[in-house]
Amino acid sequence: MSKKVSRRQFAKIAGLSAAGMASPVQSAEAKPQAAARQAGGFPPGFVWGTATSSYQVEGAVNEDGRGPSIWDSFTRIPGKIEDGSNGDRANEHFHRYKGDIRLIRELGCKAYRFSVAWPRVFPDGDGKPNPKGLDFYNKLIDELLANGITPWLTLYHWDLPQSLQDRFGGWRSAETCKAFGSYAAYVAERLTDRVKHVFTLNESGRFIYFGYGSGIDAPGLQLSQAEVNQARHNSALAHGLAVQAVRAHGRSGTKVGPAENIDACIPAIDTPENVRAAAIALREMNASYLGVILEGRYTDAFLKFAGANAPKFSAEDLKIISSPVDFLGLNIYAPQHYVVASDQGAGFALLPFPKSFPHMNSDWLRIGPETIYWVPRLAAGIWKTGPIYISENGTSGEDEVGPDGKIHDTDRIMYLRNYLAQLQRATSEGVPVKGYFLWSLMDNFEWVFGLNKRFGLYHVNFDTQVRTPKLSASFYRNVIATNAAGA
Ligand code: PNW
Repeated sequence: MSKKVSRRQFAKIAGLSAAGMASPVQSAEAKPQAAARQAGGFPPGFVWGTATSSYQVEGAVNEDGRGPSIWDSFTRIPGKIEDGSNGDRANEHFHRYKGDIRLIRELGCKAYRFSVAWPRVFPDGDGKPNPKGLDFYNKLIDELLANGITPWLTLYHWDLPQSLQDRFGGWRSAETCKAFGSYAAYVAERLTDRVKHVFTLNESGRFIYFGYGSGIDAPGLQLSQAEVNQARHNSALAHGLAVQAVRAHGRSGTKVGPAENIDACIPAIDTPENVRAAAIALREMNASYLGVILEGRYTDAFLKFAGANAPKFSAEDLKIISSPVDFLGLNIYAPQHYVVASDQGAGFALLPFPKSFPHMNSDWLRIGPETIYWVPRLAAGIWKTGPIYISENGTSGEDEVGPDGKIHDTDRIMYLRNYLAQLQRATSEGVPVKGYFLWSLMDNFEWVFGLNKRFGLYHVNFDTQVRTPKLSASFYRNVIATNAAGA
């Protein structure tokens, strides 16, 4: 017999099941590893979760009285979505939520971040609520709790009721902010008996500029800088009104905060001068949303830079916008700016990226694990924030189901391992990061990229709706079980 061992045989001998769980190699080492990691792991009680959003997973866009959203309309415009797909079916999560909750449980996740579709609750955005609108979320929340999973609710993840766009111009108008406040009050009143954490709006930084400036996302407008700044201001106002609505109408003790893709600034080299410069840059680059929310004013530099394009606002607006929040949610995927100290201007310079800077399977998803260390650390320092939660982090991958039916997404594991190690560095230094939500539970409708970009821990076959755990699901399960990033 040949002494040569094929790779597959070797894998068998070594007990390396593709899922990487039942391996004798692993179980033999499990104990000392776990013990070693405990010492240098995440703090006890660290919240481990996954995240999705309504339009990206629910489907069922015409069921139970849901009204149309701007994404229903936008995905109908030829050429807007890379593969011509839309969210009509997506993951059919509206019908398959029980199975999907089992998937969350199998990861060992104790928290799940989902969003409520505003047009399910108020089909026109304002006016009469749809009596069946909250049924789905009531069932979802009850099922999560029955499985020992804490629901974390996002009020707005981009599916604006189309009627608000048609009648008021969407986020161009303060009418939309008022409608959002009423919707937030309605949801808070009915769901905060069971939901204790509410995110207001997801990523003003993305949906305002891409929706109203570049026109890449819904509603696809290309407005002037002044109008974009006004829409951004309105989104901050909507956030503030929602915070107030949750306080006034939610059960006492309900925690509320934003979930923002903070413009990520990082010292290029760790020197005291660069760290100071990166902090200034982080504050200034986020002045138009997180800054005004956390400081109650726009910075002088922002107003000077915006000049005649600065948003119009009242002192009352600023008071509402800066209603105290309980936590800061940060979506952190990639470094946006490497910063060095400068004796020009505000004291910082943003470096250009070399063409060869590495990225993951989405061009924008540059690989910079230290982002998730520096940004929470600097943000906590600048704004004296309370708890910080990483409300999203994860990566797309060109995941393929192998002939053995498995998905060996070692690239995603590489990305996650490095980011989580840096997050652990932050918590071990006392940066107040209290939890982490991995984007995403499963592959889903990735906006303008359609179904082409896969971010899930579970692979989804969109023809059959079969979900298959990727190797990264085993990786994440191990992170959660050991409460440590692993080496
Ligand atoms: C976030 N960028 O979007 C969203 O909150 C999710 O809905 C989305 O699926 C996820 O990240 C993955 O893309 C972003 O270009 C989209 O920097 C693009 C960027 C950032 C966030």
